[in-house]
Amino acid sequence: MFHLVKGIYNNWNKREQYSVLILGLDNAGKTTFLETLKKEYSMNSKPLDKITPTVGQNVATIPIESNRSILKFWDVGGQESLRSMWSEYYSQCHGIIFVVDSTDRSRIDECSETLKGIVMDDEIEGVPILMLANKQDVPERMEVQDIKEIFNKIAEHMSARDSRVLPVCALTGEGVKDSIEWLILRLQRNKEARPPTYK
Ligand SMILES: Nc1nc2c(ncn2[C@@H]2O[C@H](COP(=O)(O)OP(=O)(O)OP(=O)(O)O)[C@@H](O)[C@H]2O)c(=O)[nH]1
Ligand SMILES: [Mg+2]
Repeated sequence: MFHLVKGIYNNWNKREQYSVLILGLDNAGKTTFLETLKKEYSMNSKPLDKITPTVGQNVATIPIESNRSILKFWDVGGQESLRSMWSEYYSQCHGIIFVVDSTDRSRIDECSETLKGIVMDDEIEGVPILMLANKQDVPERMEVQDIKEIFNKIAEHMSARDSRVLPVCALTGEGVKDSIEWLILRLQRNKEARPPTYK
């Protein structure tokens, strides 16, 4: 009887874990976003002024109590020479966050070409994609509506899946938690196609 109850309890206590890949050009604010996210979910985080360009990966496992689930984030370097490694993560990921530097008009074409390269990859077919228009605190930023228009054109070519462009400021945390709430609902909605692991 004890073992039965313990088994039921253990099963009930297991949580869905989803892997989320954070991509985007170098300097977009991916690592800043991840560190702010850790802070927003009451985890130890690195001071934002100590973040240096990522060579390799940063990993963070964050329990999301409101959904009784766990998100495992993979933040990988965005420098051009490192982008060829991104595809190694595709088969394992349940969702993608693509961070855009809204202040960098000179690289918006490079940014959209890079996103196109990701969404065209068969290995991430059906995976929800959240685009974050970051650095909304900078007055000279591009308007979210303009960024939406650019990325919605790419989204039109994607097979049926969830995608969204949301404004955030990774430095102050504005919009960060809301963006994760959007994503986690889509990950759960997509779980028949990409089942989570259980922890
Ligand atoms: N003003 C402003 N600056 C930001 C924001 N988010 C990030 N930054 C700055 O952008 C720069 C790059 O941030 P990172 O988080 O290192 O960028 P990354 O995308 O991880 O870059 P790589 O690791 O090279 O791919 C840093 O100087 C950050 O302080 C933001 O919301 N507002
Ligand atoms: Mg980084």
